[in-house]
Amino acid sequence: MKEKVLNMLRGQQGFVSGQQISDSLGVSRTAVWKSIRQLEAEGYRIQAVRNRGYRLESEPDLLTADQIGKYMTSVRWAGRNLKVCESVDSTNNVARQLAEEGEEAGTLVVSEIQTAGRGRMGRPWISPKGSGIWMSLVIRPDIVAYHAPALTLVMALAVCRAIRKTADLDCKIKWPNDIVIDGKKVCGILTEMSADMDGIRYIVIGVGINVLDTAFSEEIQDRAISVSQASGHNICRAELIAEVMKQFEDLYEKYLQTEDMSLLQEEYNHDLVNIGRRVRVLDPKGAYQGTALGIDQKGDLLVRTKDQKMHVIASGEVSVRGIYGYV
Ligand code: BT5
Repeated sequence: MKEKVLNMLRGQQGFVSGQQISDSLGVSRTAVWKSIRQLEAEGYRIQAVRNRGYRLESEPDLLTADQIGKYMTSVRWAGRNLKVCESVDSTNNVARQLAEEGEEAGTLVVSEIQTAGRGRMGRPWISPKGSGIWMSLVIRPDIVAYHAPALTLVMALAVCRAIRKTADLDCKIKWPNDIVIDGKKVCGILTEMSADMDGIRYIVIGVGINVLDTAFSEEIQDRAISVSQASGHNICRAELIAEVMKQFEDLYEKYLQTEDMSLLQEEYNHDLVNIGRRVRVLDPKGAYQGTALGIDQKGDLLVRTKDQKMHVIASGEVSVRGIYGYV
């Protein structure tokens, strides 16, 4: 019933009267009114004017398979097998489970909320309901496991391109897995792999993007930002998801040609916020400072210390921070 009322509103440029709706659906005016109230509660904005009726002003930013599918038309495989959930502990966990059960490469798990979103090294990823994109993509590349960490960098480039395209924003990458806008984190990426003696079984690339948030919890408010905050207007999450998938397909194909960052190194270094900056390398064997020179073909970060020594830093082993703050 509610869907039928919604479809009538969608099919009308201007107002449609309550009487018209009740006549064509064969239900009472009260039933129409109830449906309108339900739609409003779901986030549809409906203008109601006496003697004219109802007009659909805007639709909520819903993450449904339908809504995402609308934007997926030029996506070939990444996200075509789409699983949209209301609530999960972590989309990476669900994606890993599905991969274990044999789901194909290109399976994408998306959830409105994560109750136990994870960052790297057991850190939490704050994933409130309705404001972000929390998603995980399953891939099954035929590459050696040693080359897999660079896939985080490939996804970082995809997110950067997609945010630029959909929100027209100048975002940068903080090596290896953060996307930043104005020095604040808008996206984090967590890549997890399952491999055995025969090679990689599957890889799950988890992506968290703050999209519609207007405020953040205390622990992260000084270092987090959302796409909408930065752009000054609301961004459609479904569109952004599809754009990330489309860009990833393109970049992943390039990555697979060489199984490293050779063809993407230039673009990555162009987008790298750390480049030419003083950074603090938080090596478990002892922290040190140096200048970040960019990534090499493998995707490792090159840092030169004062004594002109070059350090090659592999992602996952150490963290890199700006010397005055996060970036
Ligand atoms: C990351 O870890 O940045 C990887 C985050 C990956 C999240 C996605 S969401 C979908 C998928 N499912 C999951 O469970 N995870 C993935 P790391 O570099 O370790 O950064 C974690 C740090 O970022 C935390 O310690 C906080 O300081 C900060 N942080 C947490 N939530 C944040 C948020 N929503 N926005 C910005 N910063 C946040």
